[in-house]
Parts: sequence; structure tokens; C-alpha cells
Amino acid sequence: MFSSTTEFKNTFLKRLNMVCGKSFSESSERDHYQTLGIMIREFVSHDWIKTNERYLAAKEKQVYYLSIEYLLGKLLRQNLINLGIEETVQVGLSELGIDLSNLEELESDAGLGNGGLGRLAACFLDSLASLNLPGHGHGIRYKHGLFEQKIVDGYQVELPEQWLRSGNVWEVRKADLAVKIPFWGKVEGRTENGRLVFQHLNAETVTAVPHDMPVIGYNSETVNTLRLWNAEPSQFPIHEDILKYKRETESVSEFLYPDDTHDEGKILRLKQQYFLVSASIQSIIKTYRKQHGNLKELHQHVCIHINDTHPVLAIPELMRVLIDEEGFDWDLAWNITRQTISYTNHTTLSEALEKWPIRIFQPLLPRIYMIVEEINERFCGELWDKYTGDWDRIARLAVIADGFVKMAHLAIVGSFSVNGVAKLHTEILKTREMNQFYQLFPEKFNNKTNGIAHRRWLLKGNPDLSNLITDSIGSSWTQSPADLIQLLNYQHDSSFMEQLLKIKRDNKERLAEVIQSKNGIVVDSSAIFDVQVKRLHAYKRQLLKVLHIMYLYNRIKEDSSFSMVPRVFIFGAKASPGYYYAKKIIKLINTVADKVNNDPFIGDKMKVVFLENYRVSLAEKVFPAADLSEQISTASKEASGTGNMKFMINGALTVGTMDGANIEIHELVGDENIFTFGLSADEVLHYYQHGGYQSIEYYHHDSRIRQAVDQLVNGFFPGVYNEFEPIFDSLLEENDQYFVLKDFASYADTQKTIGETFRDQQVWQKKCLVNIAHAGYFSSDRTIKEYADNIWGIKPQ
Ligand code: HBZ
Repeated sequence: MFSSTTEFKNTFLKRLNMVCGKSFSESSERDHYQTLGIMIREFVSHDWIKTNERYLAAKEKQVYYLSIEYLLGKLLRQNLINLGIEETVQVGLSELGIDLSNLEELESDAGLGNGGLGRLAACFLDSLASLNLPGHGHGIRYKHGLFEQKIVDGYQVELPEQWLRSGNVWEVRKADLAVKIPFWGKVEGRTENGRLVFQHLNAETVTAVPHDMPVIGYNSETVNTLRLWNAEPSQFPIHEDILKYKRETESVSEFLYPDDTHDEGKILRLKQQYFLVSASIQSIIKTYRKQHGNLKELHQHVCIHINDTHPVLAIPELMRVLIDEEGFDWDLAWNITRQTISYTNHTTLSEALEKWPIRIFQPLLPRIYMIVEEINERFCGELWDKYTGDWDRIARLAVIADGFVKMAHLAIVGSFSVNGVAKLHTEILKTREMNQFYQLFPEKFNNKTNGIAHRRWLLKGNPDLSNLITDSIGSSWTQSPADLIQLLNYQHDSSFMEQLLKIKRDNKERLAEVIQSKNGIVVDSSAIFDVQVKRLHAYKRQLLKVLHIMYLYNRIKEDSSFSMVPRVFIFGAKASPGYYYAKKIIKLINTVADKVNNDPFIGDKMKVVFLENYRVSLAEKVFPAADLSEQISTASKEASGTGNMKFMINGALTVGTMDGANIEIHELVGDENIFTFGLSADEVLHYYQHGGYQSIEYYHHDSRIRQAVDQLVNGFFPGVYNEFEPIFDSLLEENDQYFVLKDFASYADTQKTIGETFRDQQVWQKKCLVNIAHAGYFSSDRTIKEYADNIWGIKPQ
């Protein structure tokens, strides 16, 4: 369709008239964006239809990925790249006087996720399509994605996000495929032909309307589907308050819950979860019936993957369909269900493990609750046979206990595969958090180390580096990321190494411009760009980095002989709106930034920058410009991390604890090419179990710590009376649950080594190159192949 720029331009001008009803001279940039988006969708529609027809005809196994979050970011340029028409479109537009990057700026980030878990789902979709694998996503079409963050007077302020304000060119609404989701009401059983059947009466139904988005594979003819469900009123009641009814139904897909790794426990959230699951299962079954008819072989043709426990009601919902609608008996339905569902765990933090009070669950989802109860009873019966008399153990493993439904237990019992997201994380699941389940079902547990869509995070995000790589080793790495290893041959190629350095400099200058325009801070791009971008969490220890910055500041002020390589400390982080402590840390970062940046004595030696509203599109500008990647969680707490991989592939070195996937980065690049520090996971877990850590001792014995910690409360920051007392208390009164003070000395020593290493740019760049060369392993292509081969049993089509 766009085989030449001329052809593209002609089509574009014609479509512009039709789409916008305007002549080219009257049209705006938004009109251009809209027209281009629609053209791309039309361009892929043929392959989209063909892909679905292929899947239908082949009758091969398909996977459905159920996730309450998808953090997609912007789609325009990635779609152009994947279709192989970026160049044609860019040149064509520019001949018309249109700048493609201006159009990109107009696109809103699709921010339907909080952080790692949601972004992982988006990376997986890209890899599935690019590997020609039959895998589709199901999610919720939130009207408002993750809140927009403003920093006002150093504090986080949240504004509702409005990504649909100007519509979404990528979606196709399919009203004819809408399904109904019942809530509340009551269940009645009666006997029909000697069999007990259940009916859900007086339910309030919400209609789920699918909005399909094409997921375009890179250099492939595969176009998979991301189906996002929108909640709408079913039929309007005659007597009741119509507006109230409309508001209530639509509220189900109104907001993304802004919590990560914390269980909110609100009724609307449970409604969202069942809404997603029931709509998805109904739609999956409808497609299946068209292909195969009888549901007895469902598990041979379909795998349903649940991204953490949020969609775990897929298990009782599938049971409901098989029993109530299909007429299967319990055992048959249970066998099919257990062989259809697979589950990924993303955290061991206890505050994140979902559990729903029966008093909320039962009235909202009466039939589903009955099924969960029966799952629990049968499971406890099996436990009784195995561990007769061991009530404690049975209560600990039960799906329902102490008035709660435990979602992770349901997920393990009702699935055939349970995976963690990095080696250490899976080990911790097997040996600690889920050990008793592991003893029961060892065959279910497996590891799938996370990965990232290298085509977004390198090919798209860092075009100069991508071009250098392709000019050197060819372009195969875009589809076979392991080929990046060939870059090791360029370590002694001085021209290559000079270009690598120049590209980093240019990327840093571009970020410096962003910082100047957004924060009004002028930074020196020859300084170390030392970056921590991720959600704000106590366990991620942004505080460790802040205390270290305070120490360096004190040192510069007090010791005239102290010299250090200049640094720009960059933070980006959203705090969950209800997470008081995390918000205090944001205020602290901004307060330290004010102090440091406005001290003439400090000058260019250091700057502190807090980037407002960190999100996918901003991340794409940050990773390519980073020298140092901060991955400093308390060991054992970060399940994997994926930012660490995005930095690595863009040639930043990691300073990190032996946690999550940092361990696997270390394994690949070796001691020489990563800076590790701090307690190990075993040490941390030992302290948790046996005690023995007294943070106050570190405060007393290390004057660097004492000075910085005192400064939180002694008036060092003018005008913020009492502000940081909760942080001070967390470190001393509450004995520093995340070992910030314990790890401080080791962190500070390591940072000193890092500064010294950076002085020799040749040595530094060589380490960066080794990291890039090994980063192919962390492509989500590798991860998805492992899921496809070892869990889902699907093949490229
Ligand atoms: O999932 C993250 C882990 O913290 C991170 O280590 C890992 O790399 C990543 C991908 O596996 N977990 C999350 O991002 N979790 C959530 O965002 C979340 C969202 C809603 C919840 C609970 C957790 O209710």
C-alpha cells in the first residue's frame, strides 16, 4: 500500500479529506495524527483478518493472557517500525511539511497500568506477535489510566488521566460481541432430569463491550488482538434512577486502581476483576465453540494465563461455564480447568497478597462463591487424607480461611503451572513463601525470568545506538536479540567505541534539554547521569540514594580536599496516592534537590532532578541517556525488576543489590561489569527470622549516617518543620525494616569506586559494551519462547 513516498502522500491527502472533512491547508496536526492512525489501522486490517482466519482454520492451540493492567505507552512509531514503513512515512510526511515527531507528541500514553506488571504484559504482547505466536491479551478499557503526577511545592499532586480525550485511533469497538456480566442477586438450585442445576436470579448486569486493538508483529504478517472491555449499562430499568444506574455500571471500567504491590480490598476492584474474567472467558469460549465445538478438549486447544492473582476468578468462572452451561460434572470440569489455567506470581510482599472478605465476595458473586467454596472443601478433603489431623497445616493451605478467600491459594490449586519472574524469586517461592504448596505440587512450579521488548527499548527508544549496532553486526539482532553478543568483538575497535561514547553524549544532551525545559535546571552532560526511575516504594529504597546524596553534599561542604566526578542524580517515581510514606520520600527528594541545586558552593559538582510524571514515553528518553542504573532494593524484595534490563540494553552500568534479575545480570556480565553491594537475600531473610539488626547502632557508629539522618529533623531544611519525622522514625524507632542504614556503608564505598571508574571513559565504555552485548538474553522474545514451549505448548503459525 505504501511502497513509495509518493503513493503514501497521495493516500494520506485523500484520507485526510475523508477523515477530517477538511482540505490539507485547513488541517491541523491533530488531523494529521488522526489520519495517519486510521491509515495504519486500515493498512493492517488485511493481516489482522488473515491472522484470525489462520488461527481459526489451523485449530492449533491458542493462549489468552488475562491482565488487569497493560502499560502500553504510545503506539504510533512502534507500529510504523513493526510494519517496516517508518522511513517511507517519515519522508512522505516531511515532504508535506509535517514532522512525524510532532504527531507522536500528540498521542497520549496508553497508561493502563501501574508499573512492572503492566509493562511486562505490554512487552509480552509485542513478542507474541513478533514471534508469530497465537496469543491475545484481554484487559479493561479504563477511561482513566494511571493518574498524572504534578509536583507542587515539592509534593505529589494527582490529576485524573485522560488518554481517551481525543479518542483512540487504534481501537475498534465491537458492539455485536458484547456480553453480560451478572452481579449481586441470588442463586437457586433445582433438580432437572435428576441433576441439580443452579440459576442466578435478580442479578444486576453490566454489559462488557470489547474494544479491539491490533498488536502488530515486527516484520511479520501476524496481527494479534488486545481486547479491552468497556463497562456499559445493559438495559435501562424503567422505574429506577436511570442516571444512577448508568453511573454505577460505567464506574466498573472508569479508573485503574493506582496501587501497586498493595491490596486495596475495595468492592469496585473485585467487580473489575470479575468483569474482566467473565467477559474474557465468555468470549474465549464463543471462539472455541466455533472452532472445535465440544468443550471436553478445551485444555488441548486453549491456555488461559493469569497475570498475578487479579484475574484468578477465571478459575471458578470457567468451572461455572463448564458445569452450569455445558452440563459437565464437577470432576470433568475441574480436570479441564486445572489443565487450562496457568499463573504468574509477581511478588512475595505479604501486603500485596490478595485476600477478599467473604462478606464482600459472597453477596457480589453468589454463584462464583459457591464454586470457590466447593473447590476449597474438596481441596481440604484431599489435605485431610494426606495430613490427617494436622489442622494447622490445612488451615494455612486452605483457599478459604479466617473469613477470607485467598486468591494466591486459589491460583495454585486451580492451575497447572505457577511461575516466578526471576531465578531468586522462584527459589524464594519454592523454599519459603509457597513452600507448603511446593511440597504438594512440585511439578507445577517453574521459573520464567522476565524480559523486555527490545524493539521498543532499544530499536525505537535509541535509534542512534540501534543504527551503530546494525552497521556493525547487521540487523539480525532485531529478531534474534542473542546476536547482540557479537558486539563483544568491537571492544578494541576504537572507532566503534568512540561512536558509542558520542551516542551516549548526544542522548544525555537531549535529556539535559528536557530537564532544562521541564525543571529549569541546567545540567552538565559530561557528569555521571545516575538514575533511579521506578514506582516509589520503601523496599525499592529511593531513601538510600537520597541519604547518600545528603552525605556527598555534606562532604563537599565540609572537606575542601574532597573531590568527586560531577553527578546528576535523576529520580522519576509515582507514589500510590494513599501511600503516605512514599509521598514523604518524594517531598524529601525535592527538598534535597532545592537545597543542592541552589547552593552556589556546590555548582556543577552535583545536581538533583526529580522528573515529574514518569511514564513509558518519558522512560524512552531516560534509559538511553543513563550512565548508571540504580537497582538498590532490599535483597529478596524485588521479584525481578525490568527497568534494570532496559538500562543495560542502552549501555548503562548497574549499581545493585543481589536481588531479582540483578543476580542474572551479574551472572552474565561478571563481577567486572556490574557494581554489586549490600546484604544478600539470605542475610536479609535471616535477620527477619532471627532478629539481630539494630539500626540505632549504625546511626551511632557511622557519623555520615548520623549527620544525614539528623538533618531530616534538625532544621537543616528551612521551612519544612516536622515534615520528615516519619522518615526519621522509620529508620530509628521502627528499626529500619528495609536495612537502609545497614547497607549504607557498602553502598557509599561502591559509589566511590563507580566515580573512580567513570574517570577513565575507555574503561567505562568497554563495560557498557559488555552489558549491551549480553542484554539479548533479557529480550521478552526469549521469555515468551520459554512460556510458549514450557507452559503454554503453543507453536508459531
Ligand atoms: O512486577 C512487579 C514486581 O515488583 C517487579 O519486581 C517485577 O519485575 C514486575 C514484573 O514481573 N510487580 C508489580 O508491578 N505489581 C503491580 O504493579 C501490582 C499492581 C496491582 C496490584 C498489585 C501489584 O494489585
